[in-house]
Amino acid sequence: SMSKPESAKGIGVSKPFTPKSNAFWWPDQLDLSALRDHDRRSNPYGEGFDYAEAFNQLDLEQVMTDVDALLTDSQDWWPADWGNYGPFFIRLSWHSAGTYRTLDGRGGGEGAQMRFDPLNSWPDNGNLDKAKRLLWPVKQKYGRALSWGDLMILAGTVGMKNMGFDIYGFAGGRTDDWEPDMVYWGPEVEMLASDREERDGKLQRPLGATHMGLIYVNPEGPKGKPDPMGSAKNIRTAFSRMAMNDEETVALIAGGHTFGKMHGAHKAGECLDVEPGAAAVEEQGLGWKNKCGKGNAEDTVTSGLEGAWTQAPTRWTTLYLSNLLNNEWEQTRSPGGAIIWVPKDKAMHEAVPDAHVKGKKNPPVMTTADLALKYDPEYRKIAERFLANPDAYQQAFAKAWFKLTHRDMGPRDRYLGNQVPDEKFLWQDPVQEIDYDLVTPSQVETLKAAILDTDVSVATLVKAAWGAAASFRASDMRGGATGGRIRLEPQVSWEVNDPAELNKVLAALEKVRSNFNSKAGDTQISMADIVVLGGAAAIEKAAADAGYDITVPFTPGRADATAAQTDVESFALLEPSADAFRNYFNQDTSYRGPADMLVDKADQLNLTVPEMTALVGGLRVLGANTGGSEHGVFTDNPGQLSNDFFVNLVDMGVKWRKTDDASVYEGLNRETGEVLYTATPVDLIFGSNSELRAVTEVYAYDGAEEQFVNDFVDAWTKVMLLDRFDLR
Ligand code: HEB
Repeated sequence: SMSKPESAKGIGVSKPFTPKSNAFWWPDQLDLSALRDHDRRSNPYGEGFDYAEAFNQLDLEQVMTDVDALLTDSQDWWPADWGNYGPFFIRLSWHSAGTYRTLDGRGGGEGAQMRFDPLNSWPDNGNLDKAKRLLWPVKQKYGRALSWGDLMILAGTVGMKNMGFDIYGFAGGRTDDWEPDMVYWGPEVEMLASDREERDGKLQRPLGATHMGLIYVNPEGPKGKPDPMGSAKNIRTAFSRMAMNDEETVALIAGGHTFGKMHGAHKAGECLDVEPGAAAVEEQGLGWKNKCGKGNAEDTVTSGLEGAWTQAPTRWTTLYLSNLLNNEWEQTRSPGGAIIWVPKDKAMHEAVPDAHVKGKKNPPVMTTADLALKYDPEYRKIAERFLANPDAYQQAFAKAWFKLTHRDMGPRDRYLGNQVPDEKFLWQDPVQEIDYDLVTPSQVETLKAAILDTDVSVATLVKAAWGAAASFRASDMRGGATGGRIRLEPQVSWEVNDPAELNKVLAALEKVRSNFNSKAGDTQISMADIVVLGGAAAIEKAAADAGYDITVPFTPGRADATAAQTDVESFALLEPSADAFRNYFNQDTSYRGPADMLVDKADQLNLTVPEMTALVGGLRVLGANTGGSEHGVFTDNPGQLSNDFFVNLVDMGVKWRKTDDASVYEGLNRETGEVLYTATPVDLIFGSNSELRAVTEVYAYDGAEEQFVNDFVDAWTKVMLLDRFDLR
């Protein structure tokens, strides 16, 4: 639904007089806004704020005690079901974490994006606006020392503990955003539009949910049809996009729905006003105002489905599984009109005490999605095993919950607080402990000389270092040079990395390294470090050859990982389908065009527009293209760090035209017609897009050479350090 014009007027917004963006006039223009969002000036904490320092001063146990007390302190404006907000907060935590998707690492609890639209107003997040308001006293007490991101995950976790569940642990460290993240949530222009499901369990990459506005799947079944097997298919697809296997999926759904209830006392259309994003100013950010009955408690309308799954919805039990497996279920409808299932056995219909009405008894219920765990043979086997072995069930749910709520936080170096479990998990992309001394600055100089003394080229050294470090993605902080995984499967075989050439560089670097390590006593250098150092040495040489004597900063301390510490399947997800910095584009696996993928990659590397520009121009003249392609190498002196890319791109003596290959352009001498250069769309975008051209011009100015070299090195160094959470 759209905001009402009257309320918009009331707050002084007059739509006809707002400026129109270029995206309105020219929707096909490249959108650079992803590289300009989350500006530090939008953060009210200011530049100097260090969340880790603030969080570490918290008494986390006291925070958990405060959350625990709040769970059973029912508020009249939103009374707790059975006097306990635990289940409600579990749903808040799950919906906060559950938007995470492995394919691009976006979504998840980091950033506390549920404070902002669209997530704040997604239909699936109905009434969670109240959960956040219930938590405000704790948030207010601890202020900037406890991020909303951490609090929203902690709330459900403490809720589980309160209801008798043995939790696996909790790590703080999620830093809050101050504006919505621009995430591609799907092609639909309407909430809950269902056409994604028609693809029969196949989901468009990189999406994780079957509907716009839902965390995962339609509870009533695919396209609203009560088909448990179809639901199982969709659940399997969607949960695997969250990195969950069958066992974790069963543990999460069964464990989660052990607690709490669904809310559909009335028909949503007859009772509910608009979502928070469209609500009138006097609602103060709350939405879904319910005009039916009390508007809360036994009259609550959220999903429209109604009922609890178990007889003891505020205790950890195995009742969900025994109910599911030991009953025959028949289809019925909630008062809200949604499909739910109740036991055939009428004796069960008085088994569940009502959440609010004293003396009232209800049947336990299941959704079509819940029945998927019974009808799908694989899910069923796991459900039966869990029911027969409650300890295994409890362990599996505890670990899956920890994974669900921490999967998007990146490496363990980012975990804060005294509740972090000791156990290390493969999904955390672990690396070895550093039990040696790090190289000194003078040893670094010796090593650089030894590297340049081998027969590997500037270009291949640069490519290896870039390939390692630029595997990082800011969305879930996976990848990067740490671990030295560029030398391991699957990364070492990625097409973008030119495997044959990469193996030669790695062998040369390994030789320098073992030679050094064998003589250096307690001091050692890792493969992860020497790959990055090789890039630094190569860039210093390329700059020197162009007449600039510079030092590329190098900070040792990257540990190596072993193959056993590397989940090949999970790392395969990091393989770039496009890397415009190496002029690489895979048509089959890229889900957007080359220029959009350039911005996407730059966004994942936390780059600004000028940093992206400097890196592309520099990497081209260094010869870092995948496959050694000549596209975009606008220079007579490849291997030298010059600003030639920019100078030649804006040269009016060069005329560009398409070729028969739609992905390649030719640059001709305007007078003679001689072909001077070839280029891809991501080369030419720096001359065609007006905002990129403005930056290109800066690097093409007379006398801009030195600024370019410095800016390139700064941006390069930033990329090399993206995953160094150990330094922060
Ligand atoms: Fe859930 C609730 C669906 C998963 C946890 N859910 C719920 C509901 C629904 C659902 C519909 C109701 C809401 C209202 O209020 O109305 N889910 C679902 C689905 C899925 C799920 C479809 C996929 C299959 N969950 C889940 C998980 C978890 C959960 C995974 C965790 C772990 N939920 C939950 C809870 C609840 C819910 C706790 C309750 C809340 C309250 O009580 O408030």
